[in-house]
Formats: sequence, structure tokens, C-alpha cells
Amino acid sequence: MAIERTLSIIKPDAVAKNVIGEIITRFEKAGLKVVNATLKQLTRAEAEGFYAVHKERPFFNDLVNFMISGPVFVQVLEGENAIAKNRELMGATDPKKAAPGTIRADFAESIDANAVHGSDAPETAAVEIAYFFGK
Ligand code: RTP
Ligand code: MG
Repeated sequence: MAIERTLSIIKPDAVAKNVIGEIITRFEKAGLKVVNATLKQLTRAEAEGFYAVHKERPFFNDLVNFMISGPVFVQVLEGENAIAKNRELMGATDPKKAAPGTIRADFAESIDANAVHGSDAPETAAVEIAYFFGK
């Protein structure tokens, strides 16, 4: 199994709830290592650029407004099968559908305020990591 890197974002709702540490602990216990991280307030332009693939979707504006509603914790996770492992730990996009024990089941309120982001494929992981941390 290959060692991968993936981009994880702890979204404004989870930062505001003071659960950055609890969420990182789940990654660490699953064998993922934090290899880069920053707490930052995204600008509108940064959030729009990050979610550019969703530009035409009806939820785009709400998503951008939510992502700039407070600071986010952006991190790079590294480990075996990191991309899929992170998505598994996160649970389904809609916390009502997320499996028990996943981050979204335990910390998220709604499909909009859903606690975390995780890259969905090797190509997007590379682009998203470069977006925040450069090469
Ligand atoms: P993410 O990109 O944040 O890791 O989440 P995801 O892959 O599970 O979901 P994605 O389809 O990429 O959507 C990105 C974010 O947009 C919000 N969303 N809202 N109201 C809606 O129908 C809707 N659909 C998606 C969610 O916050 C989702 O995480
Ligand atoms: Mg996504």
C-alpha cells in the first residue's frame, strides 16, 4: 500500500466548537501523521478558488460564505492509503447519513456545516495541497 498525502480542512463550525484536538486525535489514532498545518481565516477569493469545481452548483454561495465565517485549520495528512482513510474517518457528506463513530456523525450539524473537508482522489489531493502549501 502506498504512502499518500491528503489535504484535510477542519471547517469553521468545528474550529468554533473547540474540537480541533479531538479531530486530529482521530487521524493520529488511525495512523495518519500531520506533516504540515496552519490555522487561517480564508478570504472570499481563497474559498471560491478552492471550491472552483462547485462554482455552478446551487450551494456554492452558501458553501463559500460558510467557509469564510471563521478560521479554518488546514492540514496535510500523510500515511498508508491516506486519501481513502481520511474520507472513511470523515463519514458521509451529510452527517445524518454518516456512519456512527465518524467525525461528521459526531461533530457535524448539517450538510453545510459538516466539520471537515478531505481530498477525494490523488489528483485533487496534489492540487489542494499545493493550493495552500505550495510545492
Ligand atoms: P468536502 O469536499 O468538503 O470534503 O465534502 P464532500 O467531498 O463530501 O462533498 P462535495 O460534494 O465535494 O461538496 C463540498 C461541500 O459542499 C457542501 N455541500 N452542500 N447543500 C448541499 O446539497 C451540499 N452539497 C455539498 C458540503 O459542505 C460539502 O462538504
Ligand atoms: Mg469534495
